[in-house]
Amino acid sequence: MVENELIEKTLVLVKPDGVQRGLIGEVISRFEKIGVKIIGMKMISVDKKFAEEHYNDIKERKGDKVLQMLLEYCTMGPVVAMVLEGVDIVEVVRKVCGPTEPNKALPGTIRGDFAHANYNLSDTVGQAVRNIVHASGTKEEAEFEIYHWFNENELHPYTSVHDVHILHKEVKKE
Ligand code: IDP
Ligand code: MG
Repeated sequence: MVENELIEKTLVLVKPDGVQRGLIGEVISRFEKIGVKIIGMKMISVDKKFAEEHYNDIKERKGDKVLQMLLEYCTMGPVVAMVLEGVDIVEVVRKVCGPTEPNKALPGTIRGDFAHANYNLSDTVGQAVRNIVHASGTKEEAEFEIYHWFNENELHPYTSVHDVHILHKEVKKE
């Protein structure tokens, strides 16, 4: 039986470029393939106020110009938000997504497979770097972000085959 403390949750967004490029299924399938459990999912259009609350530390970390570009990016169309559950999931999901700047992301990662641009282009065109997905950066960020995007009643615990095959939970005998 796996102790509950080993299981974490994280927030993933398919950003507007990912939605508009038809990559929702591609993103979801990468997480399904590694045995991560999706416990919440919805399509949602947000305004700049909501997006700024989500990215509450970007101004401090990257400056006001990046914040403003990012708010434009996140509000240019709907996003697909999901909550994923698994072992060390925050770190694992970041690995699957790849680093922020697509030209640094290796093939095999979502950002490496579906984007290639860099901050330099971003500065030149005045647009936040398009990198398809958002994923919480730390456990603390995840705790805040999950409840910024979802109500408790939108999260759905259930037993998946991964509970048995990956998390070694006991199979109940009839
Ligand atoms: P993350 O998405 O990998 O966690 P953050 O540093 O949290 O990266 O930045 C949030 C988002 O802001 C990035 O995913 C990217 O879209 C955009 N961004 C971050 N830094 C820059 C930059 O220097 N130029 C353009 N866009 C940026
Ligand atoms: Mg971040």
